[in-house]
Amino acid sequence: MTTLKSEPVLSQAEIDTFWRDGYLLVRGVLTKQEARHYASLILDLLPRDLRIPDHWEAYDGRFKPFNTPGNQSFDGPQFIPLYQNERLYQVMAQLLDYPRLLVRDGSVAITMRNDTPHESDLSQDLHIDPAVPEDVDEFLFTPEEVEIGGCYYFTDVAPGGGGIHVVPGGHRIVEEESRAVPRGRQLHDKWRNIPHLKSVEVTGEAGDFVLTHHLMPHAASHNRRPEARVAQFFRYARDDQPWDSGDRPGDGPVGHSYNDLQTKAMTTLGRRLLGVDSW
Ligand SMILES: O=C(O)CCC(=O)C(=O)O
Ligand SMILES: [Fe+2]
Repeated sequence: MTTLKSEPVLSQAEIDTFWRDGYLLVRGVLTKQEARHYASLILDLLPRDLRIPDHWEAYDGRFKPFNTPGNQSFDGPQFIPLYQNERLYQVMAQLLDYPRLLVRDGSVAITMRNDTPHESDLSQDLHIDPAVPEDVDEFLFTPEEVEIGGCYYFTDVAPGGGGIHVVPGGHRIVEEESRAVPRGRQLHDKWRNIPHLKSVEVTGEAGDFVLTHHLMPHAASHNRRPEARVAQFFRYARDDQPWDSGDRPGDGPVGHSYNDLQTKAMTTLGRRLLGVDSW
């Protein structure tokens, strides 16, 4: 049986940096070999004849495979180890200072080289994907509301290689702007388009995880390099998260139940993170 030990993975300086900047690159969460394994699993989703299924998204060289129509979560048994990765769990528990977490999302993205000239490096509007539903008018700004998400890089992401863009300190700007007016959740087209902030690309290596605060403005970028960027997204929330987050892109269906193959792949920690067992 797995013991749910809580070993500190991040230093106090890294914790402070995360809360100041709203993002942090955690190096080597996976080994190079593990990263290669997951990159292959995801690249193998691309059909050999490159006939991109109708229900996938494909913009600007960025492919978003869907597991089934309307469901972006790749949570088959081969992906379960990522949801329950102990190092990443410990990072999240340390940052949120709370051990009873739930994990969601599991959507993937493949960003291939795209030479089309664009004014912006971004292939998406800067946006947030917060825990707070779009029809809610006010963020709570309580510790219970905060989610931390981000993505694994399964490939090396050099400058211009399609790395995720973030706005250093942007989560604090979102909070300040939202607190300054009534209905702050509704600003900037529900924070789906935040054109006035300046972003930077997060580079990294295969096996790294880019952590992002749920109020961090972010966007996908064009890949100008030969190698594809392969990434998978996860979000961790406290088990007393006040919002039902079953309605956001990347979330599995509400009341999702796992089959035997999936539950067999789960550790004690995984069963709790995935909501099979309560904490
Ligand atoms: O692929 C990326 O770098 C970011 C994607 C993203 O933020 C999204 O699809 O919501
Ligand atoms: Fe996003």
